[in-house]
Amino acid sequence: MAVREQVTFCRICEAHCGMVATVEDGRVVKLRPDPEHPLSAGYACPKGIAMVDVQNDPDRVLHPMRRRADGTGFDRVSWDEALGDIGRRLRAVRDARGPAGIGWYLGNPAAFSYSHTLWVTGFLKALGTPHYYSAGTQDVNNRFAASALLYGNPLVVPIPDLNRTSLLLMLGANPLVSHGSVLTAPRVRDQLRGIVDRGGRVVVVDPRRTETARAFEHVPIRPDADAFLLLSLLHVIFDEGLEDGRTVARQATGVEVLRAAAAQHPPEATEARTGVPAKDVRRLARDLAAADGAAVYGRTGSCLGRFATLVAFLIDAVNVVTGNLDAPGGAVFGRPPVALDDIGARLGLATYGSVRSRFGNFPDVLGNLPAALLPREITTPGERQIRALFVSAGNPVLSVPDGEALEAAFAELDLLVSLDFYVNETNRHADYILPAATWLERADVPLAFLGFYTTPFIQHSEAVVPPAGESREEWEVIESFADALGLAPSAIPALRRVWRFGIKPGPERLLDLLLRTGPEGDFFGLRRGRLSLAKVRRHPHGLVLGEHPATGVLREKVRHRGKRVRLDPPEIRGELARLRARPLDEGGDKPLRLIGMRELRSHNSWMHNAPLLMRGRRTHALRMHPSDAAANGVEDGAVVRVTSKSGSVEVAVKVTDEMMPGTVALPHGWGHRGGWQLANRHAGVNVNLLASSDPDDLEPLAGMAFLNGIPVRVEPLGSASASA
Ligand SMILES: Nc1nc2c(c(=O)[nH]1)N[C@H]1C(S)=C(S)[C@@H](COP(=O)(O)OP(=O)(O)OC[C@H]3O[C@@H](n4cnc5c(=O)[nH]c(N)nc54)[C@H](O)[C@@H]3O)O[C@H]1N2
Ligand SMILES: Nc1nc2c(c(=O)[nH]1)N[C@H]1C(S)=C(S)[C@@H](COP(=O)(O)OP(=O)(O)OC[C@H]3O[C@@H](n4cnc5c(=O)[nH]c(N)nc54)[C@H](O)[C@@H]3O)O[C@H]1N2
Ligand code: SF4
Ligand SMILES: [Mo]
Repeated sequence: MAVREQVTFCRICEAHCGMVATVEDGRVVKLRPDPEHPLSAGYACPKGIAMVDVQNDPDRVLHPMRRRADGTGFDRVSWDEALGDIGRRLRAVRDARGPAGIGWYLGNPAAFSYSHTLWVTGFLKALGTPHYYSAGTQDVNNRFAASALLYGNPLVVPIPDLNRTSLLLMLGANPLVSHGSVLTAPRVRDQLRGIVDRGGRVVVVDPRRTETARAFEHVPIRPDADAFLLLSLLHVIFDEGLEDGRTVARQATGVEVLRAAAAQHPPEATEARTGVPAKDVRRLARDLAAADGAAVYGRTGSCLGRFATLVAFLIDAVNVVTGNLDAPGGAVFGRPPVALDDIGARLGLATYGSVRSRFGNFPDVLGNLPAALLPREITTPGERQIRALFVSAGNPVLSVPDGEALEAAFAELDLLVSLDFYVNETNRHADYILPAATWLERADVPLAFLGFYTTPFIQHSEAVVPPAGESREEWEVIESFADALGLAPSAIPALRRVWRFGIKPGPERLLDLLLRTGPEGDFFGLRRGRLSLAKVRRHPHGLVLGEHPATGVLREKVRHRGKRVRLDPPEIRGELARLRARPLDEGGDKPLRLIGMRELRSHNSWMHNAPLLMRGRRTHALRMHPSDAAANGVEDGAVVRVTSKSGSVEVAVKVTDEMMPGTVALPHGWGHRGGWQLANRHAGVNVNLLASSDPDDLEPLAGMAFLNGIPVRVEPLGSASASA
C-alpha cells in the first residue's frame, strides 16, 4: 500500500488553516492540522478534520447526471452528452432571448477557489448578461456597498488590526464559532485573547450571549438596532468633543452631515430601540475615543437587517471619527500581494449601481443583484426574463428567502444546470448536475482573502489527489459552456482577444501573472527575490509577507476626488431619514424577533452528511429565553410553530438564557431533502421560509435579504417525543 502525507490548507472557511492530508492508494484517509503552518500552527476545527468524510462520501456525485423527464430521479450520462445538450439549449435560449436570458447563482464555496470565481466572472462578462446572483446579498454585499459610498471602490474593505488593537468592538460576529469572516485570522481565539492579555478589551454586541460574548465582554442588543447604537456612539463622541478633528479633516469630507444625524440620536433616545442602557453607550463611546488603537468591526449579524448598508457605513464612520481608520491598532487595509481592489477597478468589475434589477430597481454590488429576486426574475415574462440558470457551489433553496418560491420557479426554466458534488435541495430540480472537484482535488491560493489577513500571508496548495470519479474543476467546465457559445471566458479584454487565436491561459498562468505584477511581485525578474508562483510554491506551509497590515495608505485606496472618505453621500442621507421615520414597532401578533446563528459543527447547508460532525444526536432547535418560553407556554424540547408574515415552520425548542428576552434564534442551512442521506435523517427545517422575497422587504442600498430581526410568533404544538 502506498501511503504519503501532503501539506495543504483548508478551504471551508476564511481562516484557511494549514492541514496535512494522509493519502493511501490515491485516497485521502485523514486530515490533521499542520503544526508547521506559520499562523494556524497546529489548529483546525472539527469541520476541517471532517472534510475527509465529505471527500469520501458515498452520497457524493461523481459523474454527470441528467434529470429524467418524468422527474423521478437522475440518469448517469457522459460528459460529452451532458455538455452537448447543455450547449444546444444555451444557444437556443441566447438566440431567442439574448444573453439576458441566461443567469448564474454563485454560492459561498466558490469564493474559496480563485479559478472558479475568475472563470464565472469572465464567462458572465463575455456573455453580457445582467443576471449575476450570489450568496453575497445574504452575507456581505452591504459591506461592499458601504465601501463604494465611503471610498469610491466597493473592494476597499478595512479589517480590524487584531495584533495591535487595544479595543475591539464587534457587532454581530461570533468568531469563536465562525473563525472570522472578512477577517482572516487563523487561531482567532488566541488573537482575541492576545488583545486582553495586552491589557486591551474585546466587546461583543449581540442579542445572544454567544461563545465569543461569553469569553469576553457582552453588550446585549435588540436585533436590527445596530444603526441606532452606532449613531448614539457618534452622538456622544461629537457632543463631548471627543472626535479626532485633525484626522477627520485630513481624511474625510462631509462630517457635518454625520454630526447632524448623530445629534438626533442621543443614547437616552435610542435605549428603547437597542435595549442598551444609555450610560453604557456613553462609556463605550468615551472608551473608543480614548483607546490607543480601537477598531469597530461588524459581520453577518450587522449585515442582514433592514439598514445593513447604513450600519456598515456607520461602523467605518466611527473608525474615522475616532482617528482609527488606516492607523495602527485600528481598522486597516491589509497588505495583499494581489491588489484586487485596484485590478477590479481597472477592469470595470468594482461596480456599484452600474446595473439595476428589474424588480425594486436595486443597484448591483460587484455585478451581483439580489438573489431574493430570482423567483420573480424567472417567472415574470418580459425582456430579461431568465430562461437558463446555472448554480455553482450554491444551495439557494435553503440559503435565500422563500426557497419554496424558488423551487416553484425552477419548473418554468428551459434549463437549470448545477456544478456541485452533492444532490442538494436546489439542484435536485436541475436538468443536469455536473460533478465538481473538492478543494482537496485542486490547486489553490486564497486569492479573494489575501487582503483580509491580519498578518500578511500567502500559501499555495497543490491538489492533494486528482478529481474523484469523473469530477472536474469548475473552470474547465465553464470553458466548455463558453465554447458552446463561442465566448472567451475572461474579464480581461486582451485575453479575450488572444483567445480567438487559441491562446488560452489557464488559472496557473493567470495567477502567476497576478502575483508577479502585484505589489510584492518580481516583475518577471526585474525585482529579484520577490514574489512569483514558483516562489510561493517553494514554501508549502505558506509565506508570511510582513508583520502588520498596511497603514497610512488611505489616499492610495480612496477613489473619490480629493482622495478623501465621503461621509455624506446622498444614499446614506436617505437611509438616515428612513431610519428616523421608522416607528418603534412592537410587532403586534408577532412580538418575537427571529435571528440566525452558526454552530461549530455545521457549515451553512453542506456538512450535515459528515458522520464526524453529526455524532451525539444533533438536532435543529430554536433557541428561546426561559421568560419567553414561559410566556408562550413552551417547554424545553417541545415542538413549536414559528410563524412570520412570510411563512411558518415547525421545530423543537431549546430553552436557554443565552438568548436576550424577546429574541429567538434558529440556524440556517437545515431543511434537508437532497441526496445526502444522513443529512436527510437530521433534516431540520428551512428557516428562510420565514424570510421575505418581496422587493419592499430587501435593504435598499445593497439588496440585502432581511434575515435578522424578523417578527415572529411562536406557538406550542406538543412535546418532541409525542410528535416523533
Ligand atoms: N462553524 C461555522 N463557521 C462558519 C460558517 C458556518 O456555517 N459554520 N459559515 C461561514 C460563513 S459563510 C460566514 S459569512 C461567516 C459568518 O461569520 P459571523 O458573522 O462571525 O458568524 P455568525 O455566527 O453568524 O455570527 C453572527 C452573530 O450575529 C448575531 N446577530 C444576529 N442579529 C444581530 C443583530 O441584529 N445585531 C447584532 N449586533 N448581532 C446580531 C448572532 O447572534 C450571531 O452571534 O461564518 C463562516 N464560518
Ligand atoms: N437565515 C439565514 N440565511 C443565511 C445566512 C444566515 O446567517 N441566516 N447566511 C448566509 C450566508 S453568509 C451564506 S455564505 C449563504 C450560503 O449559501 P449558499 O452558498 O447558497 O449555500 P451553501 O449552503 O454554502 O451550499 C454550498 C453548496 O456548494 C457545494 N460545494 C461545496 N464545495 C464546493 C466546491 O468546491 N465546488 C462546487 N461546485 N460545489 C461545492 C456544497 O455541496 C453545497 O451544495 O447562506 C446565507 N443564508
Ligand atoms: S476553522 Fe475549521 S473550517 Fe475554518 S479553515 Fe480552519 S479547519 Fe477549516
Ligand atoms: Mo457567508
